[in-house]
Amino acid sequence: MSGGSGEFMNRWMVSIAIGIGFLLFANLDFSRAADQAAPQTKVPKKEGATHSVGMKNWIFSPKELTIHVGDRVVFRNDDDSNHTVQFEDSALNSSGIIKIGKEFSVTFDKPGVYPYHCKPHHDYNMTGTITVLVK
Ligand SMILES: [Cu+2]
Repeated sequence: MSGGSGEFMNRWMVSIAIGIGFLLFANLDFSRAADQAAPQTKVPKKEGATHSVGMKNWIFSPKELTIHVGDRVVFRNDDDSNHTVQFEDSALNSSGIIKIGKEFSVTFDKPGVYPYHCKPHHDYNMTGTITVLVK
């Protein structure tokens, strides 16, 4: 074996090593770029908003509320008498009696107009409407 042939082998090995190193580096760099791009391309799972409707002086407040699909409405009894939230649409869960200081919440999964009333105070026009828009 001459020294020249050994030197040739060494050079060959070095260039292979550089080539592999470059490929690894390029690959790493590529995956890093993909990671950085990920948050922009992913659609974050957005939770619905929470809205509140108060009950005071036998009035729902706000009486009319517009929300979006996936939002939640918390009905809160701030009055000195018991109330209920009775939806005209039987597909929705209505409350039982909501005692003084208690809450009742509903999450709206479908768009639509949902009128409701307080069962014991319907004759006193204790009514409201939740309008649910598509997101
Ligand atoms: Cu009532």
